Amino acid sequence: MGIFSRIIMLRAKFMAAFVVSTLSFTQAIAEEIVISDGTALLATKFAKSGAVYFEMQNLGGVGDRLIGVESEIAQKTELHSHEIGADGVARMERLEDGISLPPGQSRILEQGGDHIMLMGLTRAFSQGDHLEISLIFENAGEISLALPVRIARRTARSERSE
Ligand SMILES: [Cu+2]
Repeated sequence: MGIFSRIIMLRAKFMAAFVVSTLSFTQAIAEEIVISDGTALLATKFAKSGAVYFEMQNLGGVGDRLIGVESEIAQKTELHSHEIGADGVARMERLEDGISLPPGQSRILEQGGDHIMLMGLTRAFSQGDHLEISLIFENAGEISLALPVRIARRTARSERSE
């Protein structure tokens, strides 16, 4: 075996070990972040954007931060706040620094408050479908969820067919 292929093999072994240890590290820590009451709200079945709400709890002793969201069914995702301006008009603003989750605390993402915005949805959804997203935490890493979809405005026809 030439020296070149030996180096390649060593590199492959090193990468495998790295992947395994990263996974177990992530899982151990992710157990301390608990996500509950998750839902994805769409205005209609064919809405091009939607909002995701849930409660997140940090049962661990180390602070964490939700820094991003990944989803294969949206072209873009953002973390948003919802503020009423001095002019009385509601505005959504991008939370550039994510949403912090101190140890022992919980945060609720809800309508009229912080939420995840899904933009450019690539398919239609029906009430009760599941929408898959992955939350990316600074320490806990990736937490994947399948959230039940709620359609805000349903027609009489779509009610009957569901
Ligand atoms: Cu928004």
